[in-house]
Amino acid sequence: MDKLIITAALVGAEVTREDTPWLPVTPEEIAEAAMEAREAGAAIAHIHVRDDAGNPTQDREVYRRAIELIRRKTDIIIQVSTGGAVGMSAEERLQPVSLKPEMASLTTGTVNFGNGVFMNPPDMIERFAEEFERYNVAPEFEIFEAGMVENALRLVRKGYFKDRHLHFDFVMGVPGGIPATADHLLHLVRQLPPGATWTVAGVGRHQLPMSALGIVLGGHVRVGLEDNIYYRKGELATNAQLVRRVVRIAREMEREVATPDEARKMLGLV
Ligand code: KMH
Ligand code: ZN
Repeated sequence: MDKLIITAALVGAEVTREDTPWLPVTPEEIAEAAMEAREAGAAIAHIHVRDDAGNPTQDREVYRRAIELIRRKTDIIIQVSTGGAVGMSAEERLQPVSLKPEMASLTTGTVNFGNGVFMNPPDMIERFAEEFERYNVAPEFEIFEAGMVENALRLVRKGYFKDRHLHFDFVMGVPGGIPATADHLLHLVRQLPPGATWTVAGVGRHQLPMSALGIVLGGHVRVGLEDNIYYRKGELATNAQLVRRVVRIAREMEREVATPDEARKMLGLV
């Protein structure tokens, strides 16, 4: 099997400092968390940013600062979010793409998201794809529902991301989205074209079992406080602790862990 690419989803848009004191919020804290995640074994940092009050923002300048600080500290692959938070406009969400990060997330469909709706209608998805191509940013297709895989492949058939390696992230267990079960994961994997790679991100208590499945099935794994704040029931975790646990499980399963540079090659970023 290929080496395991671990993504650390460090902050997200929904978790607050009230939920966990370990959430990195400022660009400085996010950069520190990225460095710790890299040292723990992560190859990719999936980042969102927050404003001074700790609320989610897609402000280009806040991203610029976070990216600059991360790059000063570590060689981890930086993947910015274009999902932002429920209710943000497309233009708001697209801001960090013009900073030309190596990767950015791209959700290819609309889905209920807790009590809200994460809007990604077809014209918006295409607008995002155009912007990614304009700035030469590699997409990670964020799949919250089964139909989103086909929506991503439709983009490719239309001519977007023509010479790109295709990488998908299955975010499973969001209330309103695809359930985090082995059966649903296998269904998603079976829809991928030859050569595509995938990561699985289980939400909440699903993070650990879905990580184990990702490791044994030859996929890749995303963990981090964006998706889950607990190490086990009632015990809060840091991002680095969650990454270290995946590394330990992978080693026990005789799956080696990819460095950022190895992941760059596997994902066609170099
Ligand atoms: N915060 C969610 C509404 C992404 O980063 O691309 C969307 C999200 C996906 O987190
Ligand atoms: Zn995200």
